[in-house]
Formats: sequence, structure tokens, C-alpha cells
Amino acid sequence: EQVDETYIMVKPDGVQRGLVGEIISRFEKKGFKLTGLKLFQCPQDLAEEHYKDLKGKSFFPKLIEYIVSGPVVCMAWEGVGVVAAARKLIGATNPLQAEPGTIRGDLAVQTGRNVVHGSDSPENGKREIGRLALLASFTLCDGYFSS
Ligand code: DAT
Ligand code: MG
Repeated sequence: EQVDETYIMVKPDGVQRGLVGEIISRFEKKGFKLTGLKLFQCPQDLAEEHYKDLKGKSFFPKLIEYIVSGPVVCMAWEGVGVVAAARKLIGATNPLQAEPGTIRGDLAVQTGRNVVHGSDSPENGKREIGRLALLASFTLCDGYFSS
């Protein structure tokens, strides 16, 4: 089977609320491999590039303001089917519609403060991690774990 990688980011509210450990724990317990991790302050241009598909939306300025409002925890996770599985663990965009048992369903109430990002396709996973490598010296520890 194809091993994919996904970009998971604990957003500023998740970091401020002390949810980093809880969120990492859910991916670890599921059995995926952590291949990269960095706490950093996301610059405006990277936030805008990351969310460029939403540029026309009315909430875009607020979204960018939120993402750059404090440090985020960037992670790369690897595994078979990891992109779709991570989206399931994260839950629906609107936390009030996210199922209990999901990260957003258990830990958040507002769409604009939904604590975590996960890539929506394997292509975007690669793209988002590659962009961080370029702009934020985010390096992966591939091959560190035995599979
Ligand atoms: P997701 O994060 O579930 O992939 P998305 O890619 O559609 O959702 O949107 C990215 C982020 O933008 C989302 O996590 C929160 C914000 N957002 C999306 N829709 C919104 C809305 N209607 N109002 C406010 N913020 C919104
Ligand atoms: Mg998205």
C-alpha cells in the first residue's frame, strides 16, 4: 500500500489552551508515525499561502489574523491512508457538527477556533510539508522509525 504524509498543525488556540499533548496523543495512539515537529510563529505570507484557496472568502482576513496570533505546532505524520484517517480523527470543520470522539468534537465549539489543521489530500500533504521545509526550515526524520 501507498504510504502518505499529512501536515497536521495545532493552531494558536490549541497551543494556548494546552492541547498539544492531547492532540499528538490521538495520532500516536492511532498508530501513525511522527516524522517532523516544530513549534513556530507562522509568518503572514506563509499563512496566506497555506490558505490561498480561501482567499475570496469573507472570513479570510480573520482566519489569517488568527493563524498568526501565536505559535503553532507543525507536524508531519506518515502512514497508509494517513490523510483521510487524520481528517476523521480531526472531525468536521464546524466543531458543533463534529462527532464526539473527534478532536474538534471533543475540544472545540467555534469554526474560527477549531484547534487543528489537517491536509485534505495526499498531494496537499506533500505540498504543505514541502512549503514548511522551504520557508520554516522544517526537516523530516524519515527512516528514523522501523516500520
Ligand atoms: P478544514 O480546516 O476542515 O479543512 P477548510 O479548509 O474549509 O476547513 O477551512 C479552513 C479553515 O478556515 C477552517 O478550519 C476554519 C476556517 N473557516 C472555514 N469555513 C469558515 C467559516 N464559514 N467561517 C469562519 N471560518 C471558517
Ligand atoms: Mg482545509
